[in-house]
Amino acid sequence: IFPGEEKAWKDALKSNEQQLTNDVKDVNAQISRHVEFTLSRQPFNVDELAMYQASALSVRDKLVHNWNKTQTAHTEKKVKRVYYFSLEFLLGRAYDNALLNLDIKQSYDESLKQLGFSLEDVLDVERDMGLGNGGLGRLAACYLDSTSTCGIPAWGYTLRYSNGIFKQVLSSKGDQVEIPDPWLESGNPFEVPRLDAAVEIKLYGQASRGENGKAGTWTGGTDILAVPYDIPIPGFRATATNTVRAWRSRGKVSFDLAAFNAGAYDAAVREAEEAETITRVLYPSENHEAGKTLRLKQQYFWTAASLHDICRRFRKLREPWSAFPDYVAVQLNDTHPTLAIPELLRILVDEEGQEWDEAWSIVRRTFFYTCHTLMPEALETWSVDLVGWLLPRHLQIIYDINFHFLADVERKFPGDRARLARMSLIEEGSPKRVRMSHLAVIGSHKVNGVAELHSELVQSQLFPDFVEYLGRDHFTNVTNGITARRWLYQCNPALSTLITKALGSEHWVTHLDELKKLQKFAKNEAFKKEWAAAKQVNRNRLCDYIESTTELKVNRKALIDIQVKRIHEYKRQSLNILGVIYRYLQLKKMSPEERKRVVPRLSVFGGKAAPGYYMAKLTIRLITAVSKVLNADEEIREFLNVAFLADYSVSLAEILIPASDISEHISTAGTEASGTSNMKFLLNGGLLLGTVDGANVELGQAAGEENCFFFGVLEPDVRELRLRHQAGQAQYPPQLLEVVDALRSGQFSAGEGDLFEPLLSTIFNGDFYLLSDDFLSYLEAQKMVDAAFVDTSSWVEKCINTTACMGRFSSDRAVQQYAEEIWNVEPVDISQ
Ligand code: C3B
Repeated sequence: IFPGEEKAWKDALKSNEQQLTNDVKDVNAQISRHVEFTLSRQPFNVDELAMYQASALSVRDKLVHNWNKTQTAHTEKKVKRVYYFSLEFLLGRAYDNALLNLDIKQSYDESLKQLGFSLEDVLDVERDMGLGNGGLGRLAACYLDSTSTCGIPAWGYTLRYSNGIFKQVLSSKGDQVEIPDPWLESGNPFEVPRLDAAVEIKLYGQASRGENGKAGTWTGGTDILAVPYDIPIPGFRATATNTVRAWRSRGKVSFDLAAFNAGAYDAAVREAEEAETITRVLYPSENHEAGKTLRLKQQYFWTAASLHDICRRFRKLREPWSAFPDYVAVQLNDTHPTLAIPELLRILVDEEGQEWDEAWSIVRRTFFYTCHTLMPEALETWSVDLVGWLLPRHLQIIYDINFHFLADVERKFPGDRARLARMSLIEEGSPKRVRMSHLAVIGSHKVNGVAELHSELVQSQLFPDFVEYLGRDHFTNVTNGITARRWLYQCNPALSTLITKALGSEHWVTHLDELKKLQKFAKNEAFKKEWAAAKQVNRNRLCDYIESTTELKVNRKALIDIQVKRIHEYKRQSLNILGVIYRYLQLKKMSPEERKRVVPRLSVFGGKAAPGYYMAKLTIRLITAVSKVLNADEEIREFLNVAFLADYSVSLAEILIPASDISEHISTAGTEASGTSNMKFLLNGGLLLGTVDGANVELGQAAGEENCFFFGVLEPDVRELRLRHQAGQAQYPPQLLEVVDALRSGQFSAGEGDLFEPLLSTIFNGDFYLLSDDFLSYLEAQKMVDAAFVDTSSWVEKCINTTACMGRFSSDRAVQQYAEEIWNVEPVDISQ
């Protein structure tokens, strides 16, 4: 396998390996080599950015070394791999994570000191890889981390957006303003461009069907280049290093010389520009489909490039196509990559000469689909005309799949026309639309929801016909999980040091069930003291952050109540802020003496609103308006203050999550598929204030209901309550009306009484998210929180017992469950 002299290669590689040691002196040399040769700089000319780049590149070298070992082992052992197709990977920062996983943080800390820098400051130079909106994208990042740590051969496939999720700033009035995030401006030391592995992707053109299910054709159209950029994902203290491969779009002919010579400069660059536009920006909406042509182009470009890659890897094995599912499992993260289904069918039938039935069987053994929502506005459909224009051959294939599928449904349920219409891949109407979720369900081997309650509702509400047709076994549950590496070990050194000391080793970081052993310390006064001290360290860090980034003055003893997530009506940030206003109005009525007996509170909010989502943006305005009034009220602000922290991101979450006493997960029952920040907060010893929704249910079962604060209507009652609102029979509690009156008086909008009217009117017109029904029980739950917080000793006990029960919510458990029950992929030992 070596070109030239084997010994020459081996000696050279050995010497490279020897240069990767982690003694401080060697690290100094590794960094300075990158300063001198990669950056082409001299020591006097090294600023923090340059030091970040040089030192990060030296870390990348170590990752690449492990990476090559991993890929070689996978190839030699001909393993089955899982390919995680996700339009979003919200990786956050990579540097600190790599230092910790490789166990080299101390060497780097010391080395940077010797070279004249502080590691902490250098780490802070890194920009977040913000290639995602929220839960779905962060879940993908946690899962890749766990595949590496657990040794499961995996690739993440995504797009390399040159603009990630927008940066959020607040206007002087307190409105969200969106600023682009050109995160690649100063390069990304953690990616490796693979220009040699670029592939061509076709759009538009003409298609023809083959006869009797034989090969069809697709010709003409435009070809675009997909260039892969690879990001190594290290396992924790493991050699295994998996890959996130992110595609960038490029024009095939970057410059049309003929057009240029003819003086048509614009035309010459237009085609290249158009091609590059595909990966220029991430769509900034979560749980809502924009339905834009560019989005469909993104989806096809990405899935086609990824499958091209996977098929190329498979062909090298020289196995028959029927063996494809023995080597390849593709997990579809939501419906976004569903076009992979007709694309693989096209490759098999049109390019590889497989018979239709055989090809369809291969497809159905290859794909698996995770559903992440229940909301109709998040279930994708694409107009038939658009699909036909952009992907003419795929539309034919989708129609052919539908033809066979409906014929089979008809055989099982003869004469049931309504059923055929409900189940069809094509929604009738004008325009006709392709239902991507139906295609994903029938083109996959298994469909899973992301929490127990959600998976039940996926079966009973979203796909009941498909459960009858395909059988219950086609559907399953894998409750989401989070990586304890980032979400405790890295973001909360104070608490993880304490846990390691108590448990005697760091074994818990990869075996999270071990946290159970913390229970025996829950009544140990000395341990509780240390636990509370760790929390105070984190609260102080957050308070410092708030005071340095806002005008607020905060009370460091206050109970910290946090709600951070995308701003969405169903997540009900509005319920939270109306509750804050109610608390404020009560405090105003109290005497100074009475106030002193109240538990002081700091309510923290963070989250982005989709730029076109009016109601979400108005909610941000309301929160910032309340914050201003409270902060200006000198007699109240030490008892109650509100902070809206701009630009919520993975890195900001790492500061917020360890600091909470309470976090709020208060979606209307049956609307939040799972939630994952709920798991992160509880893992860090914060308590849950939540509705009986998503993964809250299982968190409550694990932590014990006595350690959580639940409230609100239950899912089975939601329908009835909505009907009652529609019939005008709803009751509005006086406490809610008191808040509404205050808002209408202009008390929180400088006299502009109708500023928040659109928000209030949703409550009085149908109240789809049942704020009025849950308001009183929400206030009650908050009262219980206050009462419990006063008893510090029993509060800390609750926190310890909660953290102790979080083992089940590890993403290691989740990916192992996927590997065993869904993908049929085995872990591989890469210890050499
Ligand atoms: C989210 C859901 O809203 C969360 O409840 C869930 O925890 C995560 O996915 C992960 O499963 N989600 C999202 O972020 N974007 C979507 N388009 C759909 C769901």
